[in-house]
Amino acid sequence: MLWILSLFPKITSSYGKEVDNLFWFIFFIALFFFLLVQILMIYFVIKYRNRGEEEVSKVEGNTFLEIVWTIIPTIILIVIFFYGVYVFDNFQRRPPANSMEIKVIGHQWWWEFQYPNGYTTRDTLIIPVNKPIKLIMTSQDVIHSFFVRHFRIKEDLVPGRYTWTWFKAVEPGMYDIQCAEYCGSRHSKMIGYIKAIDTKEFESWLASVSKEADLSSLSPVERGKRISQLKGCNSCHSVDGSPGVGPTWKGLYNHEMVVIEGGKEKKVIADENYLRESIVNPNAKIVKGYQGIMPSYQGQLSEDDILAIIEYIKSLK
Ligand code: HEC
Ligand SMILES: [Cu+2]
Repeated sequence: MLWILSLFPKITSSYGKEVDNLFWFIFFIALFFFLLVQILMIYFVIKYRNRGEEEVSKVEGNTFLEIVWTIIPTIILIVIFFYGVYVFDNFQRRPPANSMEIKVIGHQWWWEFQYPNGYTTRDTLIIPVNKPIKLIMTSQDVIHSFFVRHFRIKEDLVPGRYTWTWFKAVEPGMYDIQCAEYCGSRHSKMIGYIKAIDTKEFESWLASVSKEADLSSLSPVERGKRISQLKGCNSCHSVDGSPGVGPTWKGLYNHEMVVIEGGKEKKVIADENYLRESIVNPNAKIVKGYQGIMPSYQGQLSEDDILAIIEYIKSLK
């Protein structure tokens, strides 16, 4: 039974209490009527069971009762509706004007967070406590849902449009982000963290990473490494030889590959042209033994980025 408590961890956001109150209000009304109906049903089933008599008693409708059990639920539903609108409108949809905006992009199966200064993190959202945070969210592929139990927030990320939510963490700590919309085979692994830290600590962290956000100051290999992490290549490609959804990048450069092109097997050398084609048009040649599930990065990576990634792959001997 204790697992039930993990659904309601200690609230560490500013309006979580209002959300919980609304939840319990609806829950106890539902529980009351559930028990009422079930208990009466069991009672009547026993009381009016067939005792072997020939005659079946005839029951007429009761207009008064029917009016009562139509009006009472209607009133209760209207109350629930207005209470829901009140919490939604006064808390959930009211980000304070001084909110810090962070962009969230959902991917199969990870979270990307973009800070105002262009810095991007993967799976961990670092935020200052006691500062309202507004998340502007979208998805790269399928619908995901951003669910943080400790904050009592849940909002869908929908491809092709922006949705948003906001919260204010009131206690430092690490809080789980779970994807709450089934999004494919590794949906259950789509877990991220919100790390709420002290404002001072946050500011010095952001200042230190601001330098890193400036990719142009890095060497091509370093830049390729950063870009491949930012774009999520490493969720399918390892760099240490271990197997993954896609082939490892270790020792890939100039290696002889067996690929399937137009249904026929063929040998190719993984040179610069092959690597470039594999990135912009991954389905032209599929590596034998793998599925053609890599998305095309045409238009998402500049020629400069692609060169940097190729330099990075070349460095992985
Ligand atoms: C969803 C998983 C996935 C992601 C994300 C992904 N790839 Fe791939 N990649 C694959 C698979 C699977 C293959 C093998 C099938 C094929 O050739 O299309 C592959 C093949 C490749 C190849 C050819 C590899 C070889 O061994 O011949 C290159 C190069 C490559 N990917 C680069 C990238 C880069 C760069 C990115 C990020 C910008 C990336 N991939 C992101 C799944 C992925
Ligand atoms: Cu998801």
